[in-house]
Amino acid sequence: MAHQTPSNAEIAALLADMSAMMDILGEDSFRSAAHARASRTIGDLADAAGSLTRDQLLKLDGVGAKMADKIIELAKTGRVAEYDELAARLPKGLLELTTIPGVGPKTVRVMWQQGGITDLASLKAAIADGSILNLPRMGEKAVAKIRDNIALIADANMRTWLGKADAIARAFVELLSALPRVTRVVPAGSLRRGKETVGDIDILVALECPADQLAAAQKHVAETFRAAPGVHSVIIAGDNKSSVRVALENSMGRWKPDPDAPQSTIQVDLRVLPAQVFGAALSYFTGSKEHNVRLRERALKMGMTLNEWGLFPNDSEPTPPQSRGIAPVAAATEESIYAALKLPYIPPELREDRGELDLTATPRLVELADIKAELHSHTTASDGTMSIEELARRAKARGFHTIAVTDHSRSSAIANGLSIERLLEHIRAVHAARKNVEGITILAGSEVDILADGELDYPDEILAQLDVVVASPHTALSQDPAAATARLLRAIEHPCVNILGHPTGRLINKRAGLSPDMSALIAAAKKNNVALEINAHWLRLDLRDAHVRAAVEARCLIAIDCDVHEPDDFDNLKYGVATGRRGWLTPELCVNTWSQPALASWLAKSGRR
Ligand code: DGT
Ligand code: CA
Ligand code: CA
Ligand code: ZN
Repeated sequence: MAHQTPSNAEIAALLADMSAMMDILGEDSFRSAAHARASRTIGDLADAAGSLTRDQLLKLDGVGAKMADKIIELAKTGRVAEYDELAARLPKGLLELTTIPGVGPKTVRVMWQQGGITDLASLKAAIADGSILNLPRMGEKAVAKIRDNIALIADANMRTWLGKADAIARAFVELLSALPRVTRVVPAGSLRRGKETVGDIDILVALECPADQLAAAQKHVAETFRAAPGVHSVIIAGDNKSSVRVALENSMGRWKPDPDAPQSTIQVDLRVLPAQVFGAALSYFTGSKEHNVRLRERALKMGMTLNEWGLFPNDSEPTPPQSRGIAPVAAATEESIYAALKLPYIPPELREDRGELDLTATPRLVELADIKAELHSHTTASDGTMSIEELARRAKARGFHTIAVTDHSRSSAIANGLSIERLLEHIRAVHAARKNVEGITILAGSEVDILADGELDYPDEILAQLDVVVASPHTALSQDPAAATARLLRAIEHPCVNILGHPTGRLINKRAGLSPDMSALIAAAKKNNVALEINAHWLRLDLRDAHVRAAVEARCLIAIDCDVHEPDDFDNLKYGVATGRRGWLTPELCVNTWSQPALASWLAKSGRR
């Protein structure tokens, strides 16, 4: 079977698992300890252990002949026979229990041998019926702790909303930026790529200091990181590499607690590096893995080798060049690495191996500063918290030339949607507000419900009186794809509609939403001069990145809107922009970047004028 050279982390994990299985089985503790020691050595190694020769492996601390052979066996075959033999002697779900913080292999052995517990489900059952209390050293307090910590292994499989992860990362950036010798703190990984959900947060710190002070500076950064407010548990405690889990709620207080949140902690990985290799590390840890693979292939073709320490001239030595004092071709900045690979600088949001290496120039993607209009917002007339004038003042303070007031339509009873009479009154109030807030164009609009059959929630003659119409689905969101397509097409084809709001109605991690034929919607939107919305709220990000890419390829218009309900909602704009960038969106296709006259003339083009 084809396999890749195992990473140090994979080798270390396998050896650690072997050690744990031996302890659960009650094997010789010296053998178990030897595997644990070798696991730590490999985990901390800068060189790739999977590429070392037997002689090189034997020089490593704690790696004897048998251990070296297992590593070579793994590198060659992708398996270790002894691992499989150990695993065959244990119930399948038992090893997972050692990943519960505070539950070690010896505890698992007791649970299994004396309590008949074989997996997470039977552990939970034993806690629920109290039978676990009969086991040695299992008091009420210890059991309560295990019960709390079980939630953490579920967390490890969860992906966190971009907005929440970003808030945590920003708090770490603020904390670590203030430390001595620190020149840069950058959240890398999927967060830097603006992905809609984040598995864990990867924070890179650059230090600029004399070599003899580096170790002390690294230690200080790592210790500050591990002692940060909100840190729930420490997973790895090294000076250049640490990992912690951070509580999602109530830590550093940057977001509102969400009682429905299915997750309570997120992992944060820290790496502290000298500034001269920061670009290489940033490139590596920004990923994606797939993009990195392409970059390394390209480097090899050009006679170079690329790793997290730099881009180096290639040679046939098995050990990595940085460990032999070889000077890199490029390492300090990402720009220098892309330039040396004869590539344009590739923005992080594009680094997904979706054709970005074929670019001949850096594309001019939409940027936060390009956005000059908010076309989807709510006031106290429906479910917002601001008056028309406050909304307009805040939009103006953001540098916008246009704000569209689009309260909910009559069917949205829970959102206090406006009856026809209230809407007509509201249009007058919006237009009257123009006199009180100057320097911004205030448009009277509606976020009109698209009913299940595609009909809009107000009659045409009412819609015709509005300056802007955002049509959105809010109900019947589990419709089958054909019905959803017909429904949304009907809305797009309506002459009064300017923008299709959050087209699928999905809520990330909560609700799948509609799955219409996106190509059909994009084609219809293009034909009818309708913009598809990227709703910038991190719970929605709807359209999603892949659909934006398809829309951009078809040259369909896109609106990036915050769906503002309260003042802070404007801050979500960056997530909408990131989603646009992940879809390769350029400013000319994004209506919010247009000048006021251009935007006004596009809105006026629709059939109701
Ligand atoms: P996530 O955390 O699941 O949302 O996604 P990422 O992309 O942040 O992944 P993560 O945190 O596992 O690793 C951060 C970056 O480090 C990843 O994007 C690329 C790089 N990286 C990690 N492991 C590997 C690997 O085994 N091979 C390569 N080529 N790159 C890796
Ligand atoms: Ca990550
Ligand atoms: Ca990570
Ligand atoms: Zn809305």
